[in-house]
This record gives sequence, structure tokens and C-alpha cells, in this order.
Amino acid sequence: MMSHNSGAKPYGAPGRFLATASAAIAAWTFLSASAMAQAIYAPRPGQIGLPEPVTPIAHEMNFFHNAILLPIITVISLFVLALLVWVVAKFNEGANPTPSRTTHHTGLEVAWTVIPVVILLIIAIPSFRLLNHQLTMPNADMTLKVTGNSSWAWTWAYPKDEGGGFEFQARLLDQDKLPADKLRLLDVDNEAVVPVNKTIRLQVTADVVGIIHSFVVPAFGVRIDAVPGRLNETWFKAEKEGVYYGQCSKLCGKDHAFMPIVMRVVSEDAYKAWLEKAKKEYAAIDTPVRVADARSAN
Ligand SMILES: [Cu+2]
Repeated sequence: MMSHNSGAKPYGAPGRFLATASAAIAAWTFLSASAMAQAIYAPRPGQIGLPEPVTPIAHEMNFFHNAILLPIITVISLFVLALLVWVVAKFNEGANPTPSRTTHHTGLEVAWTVIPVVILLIIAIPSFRLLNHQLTMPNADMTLKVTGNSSWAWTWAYPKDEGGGFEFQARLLDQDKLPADKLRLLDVDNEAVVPVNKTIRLQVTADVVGIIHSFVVPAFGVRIDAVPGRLNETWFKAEKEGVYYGQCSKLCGKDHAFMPIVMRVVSEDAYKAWLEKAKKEYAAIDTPVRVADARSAN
């Protein structure tokens, strides 16, 4: 996976600490150590391909990419390469001193029009099916609202009628005082917690100041814009417990690179316990939000 020590850099201090070991072992050791509580599904140095999928949509995306797009593009690339090699070898000035003056070949022209169309059709069918699955809301077990805000943080809101009734901001940790078990530029102060194997309706928007963000969690196959004044909706159903990372993927301003997304998927019991704790913890934050809402309604 990795063959150089700089590969461990994104993990900060632990990477430096283990610099004498091979970087692959260093990163693995670190990931395992921090995974004692729960598995960490973060980008890794030297990673190739899509992240491990953990939702039905992400599975479908991986299938579409790995089983359809990748073979097609590989065959096309090899075919074009073979044509180029053939042309260079067979039709150079030395090998072919008197070139043919043929300018049309009906059969060939029909073929190079029809074959690409057929290839596009083969791609279009699973592509539209995937898009349809992404945008068709199943019956959700719970709703989560996330707002990309103009101070380059995400605000998570848990609806009251589903046991929540609070909201909180998730901010990037202070990178100068980053704890050893935290990921550089990825870990936040307040993680969003969701239950495993539950269909979650995700409503995404941005605050009224007017900055467009994009909410992306690759392992969930979730990518949706956060637009002021518009409530976008998508869904996910995480099949595996763990901590999943994403980032804002719209060039939104000066701190675009510093507004990661962290979602912790836990068992239903652990989620209920967290909900009780969070209700008390974020109550203080909840109150001024209500006051602000009431004032803006006047
Ligand atoms: Cu952003």
C-alpha cells in the first residue's frame, strides 16, 4: 500500500512516532489502536479505488464503477492503444511509401457511430437506475438535518419527534493541539451519531448567508449540495458500525478544506444512550437557537 514514511504524515504525531517502522505498519498500527472502540473508515495514504462501501447505494456505486465503467474504459483504452501502435508500425513512410487515397468507408463509418452509441446505452441503463435509487426516498426510520454554515462548520439537527430536539455544530479540531488518536484535518469536536442498519433521511441545506457547500461521505455513497434556501434530500443505511469521514466538496471559501464530516455509526442501544446524553449536553446550545428562531418569526 505505502512504501515511504511521508505516507503516514496525515495522521500527525503517531506517524512521526512510528517513523522508524515501515510506513505501512505504522499506519496500520495507528489505525488499529484507534479502532479499539470502533473501526475507522478514513482515507488512507496510497489508497486506490473507491472506499469500502457500507450502504446499499455505495454498493451499487462500487458495482457500477468496478464492474461496468472500469472494464469498458480498460477495453477502449487498450483498443485505441492497439490501433495507434498498428498505425505507427504499418503506415509509416518506410513501411507504406505510397499511401492509399481512400477517403470513405461506409461500413467503418456506421460501425464507429453505432458501437459508441451501444456502449453509451450499456452505461446509461445502470447509471439511471443508480440515480433513481439515490433520489427515491425509501421509508425512513429517522431524519437528520445538516446545515453547512458560513463559519465553515456543519450544524447537525436531530428532530424532537424522533427523540432528539437539539442541534450542535461540528468543528474541525485545533490542529496544533491534536490528540494522538485523532486524524489530522478530519476529526471534529462533535461527531454525528447514527444507528446501524437504519434508513436515515438526510436533509441538507446551507445557512442564509449564502455559501454553497457540498455534503459528501464516500463510504455512504452520499454526495449532495448544501444550498441556502433549499432543502436537498438524500438517504443512507449504514450496514456496519464504525466512524466514517467525509469532506465538504464544493469550493465554498477560505475554510473549505477545514470542514470535514464525521459520522459515527453505532448499535441501536448505543445510539439511544448517546441521544440521552446529547440531549443534556446540547441543551445549552439548543436554547439560544430557539430564541433566534422566535425573533426572526416576529
Ligand atoms: Cu463548504
